[in-house]
Amino acid sequence: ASTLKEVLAAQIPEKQASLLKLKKEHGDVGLGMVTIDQVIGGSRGIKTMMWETSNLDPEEGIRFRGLTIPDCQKKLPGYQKGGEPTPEALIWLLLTSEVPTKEQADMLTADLHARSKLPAHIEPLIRSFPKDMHPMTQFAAAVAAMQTDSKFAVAYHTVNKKELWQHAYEDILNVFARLPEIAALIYRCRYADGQVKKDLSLDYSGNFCRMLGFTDPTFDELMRLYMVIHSDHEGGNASAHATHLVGSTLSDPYLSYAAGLCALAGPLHGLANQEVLGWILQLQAEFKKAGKPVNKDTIEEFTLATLNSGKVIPGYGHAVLRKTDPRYEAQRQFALKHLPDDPLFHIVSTVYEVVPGVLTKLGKVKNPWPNVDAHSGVLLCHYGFTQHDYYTVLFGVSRAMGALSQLFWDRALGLPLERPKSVTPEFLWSQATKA
Ligand code: AMX
Repeated sequence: ASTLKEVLAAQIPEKQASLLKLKKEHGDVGLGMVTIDQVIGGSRGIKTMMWETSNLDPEEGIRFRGLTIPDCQKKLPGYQKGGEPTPEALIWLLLTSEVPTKEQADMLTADLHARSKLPAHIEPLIRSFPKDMHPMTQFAAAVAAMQTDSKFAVAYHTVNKKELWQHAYEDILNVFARLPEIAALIYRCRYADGQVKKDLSLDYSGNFCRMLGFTDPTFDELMRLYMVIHSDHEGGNASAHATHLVGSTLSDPYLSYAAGLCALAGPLHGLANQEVLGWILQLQAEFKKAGKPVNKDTIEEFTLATLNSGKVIPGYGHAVLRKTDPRYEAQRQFALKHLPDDPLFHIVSTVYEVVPGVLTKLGKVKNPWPNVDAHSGVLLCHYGFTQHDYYTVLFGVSRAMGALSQLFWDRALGLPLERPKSVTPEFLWSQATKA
């Protein structure tokens, strides 16, 4: 069977030619006008970036290279027969748009394991971080510090730019391979004995779970699903966009993804998964103290109190989605199968019955439905993974697969520096009064 790099090398000339033709023959076709509202409203809905690894439909949710989450669960090889798809299989799909065979996915597992050794300074660096430094700050700093190992950064000065993609490929695969150990070191140093034990006889997720210190095979399955559903969400979200933007300066994949992680660390983006669990635990503690039952009425009261204090309900709403996130639904199905009686799962389910109605009544929320973050923490908690200020790191390990698979194609297609035009308020006023 061909290796991943061989498959990609064979695809590049045709894709380059197709893009050139599109640009040359149809480059002046318009894609819609831009309004003042969009310019001051966070660029919502402006089509301004090419992203091939996944696409987000507001109603249907995410498709990875055309496959929905249930399609991936059916078609991508798992670690065990009939089990959840593996991240390795998904990386293959995202990069090549082909569903790998089990043999190809296993070949990629072996390749990632072989690349997983960290540069010598990374472990001491992580051990030196203050214990109270947020895990996402540690994660972004450690990924940036691995840049000393970048083959792309060296190649920029020594090779023809047509060859740069090969070096981007090496860096990207090395980042995938090394993120789990970095993440595990941060976890073990902050919450446990600081020791990380690998098991390279397992797949990428299984080994990651062992390094974190978890041994339940059902938790391994959860991690496989978790990584697959968090991997990519088209290009406009802040972590993917930041990676693409920084990469467009020909900054190498390590620095580009460190930028993506910094964006993911914001509470309106990836940090929402820690916020959700915090909110649910606060709800549980306050009800217990007041002797209140957990039901729709009390949850509605708690939701209103959060909103009245000027805060958002974490895990609800989305900039693009207008229906329940299929990533939420996939996790709900996992919970119904593996932890139907978990008390926190019951709270999450009751919140789902109440919050969309409350947010709808506000009249301004465009999407009152839950997103991916509304569910993930409760699943992790069930298996004893309770340290919620760490959760966004797991998201960060996963998001690399999408953001960096696209970054590979950015470089293989030779996409230019991203540099949109900004305008002054005076310009906007001048246009407004002209209209
Ligand atoms: N709770 C309360 N108010 C909300 C809300 C929520 N969950 N979602 C949106 N709103 C409010 C907005 O704050 C805004 O209010 P304002 O006009 O007073 O500023 C108004 O509704 C309109 O916002 P919108 O157009 O519906 O959303 P948006 O595209 O601007 O923002 C998002 C999207 C996700 C930032 C927002 O829904 C939110 O803050 N949700 C909670 C945080 C969260 O779950 N983030 C994770 C998203 C998924 C991810 O990236 N991991």
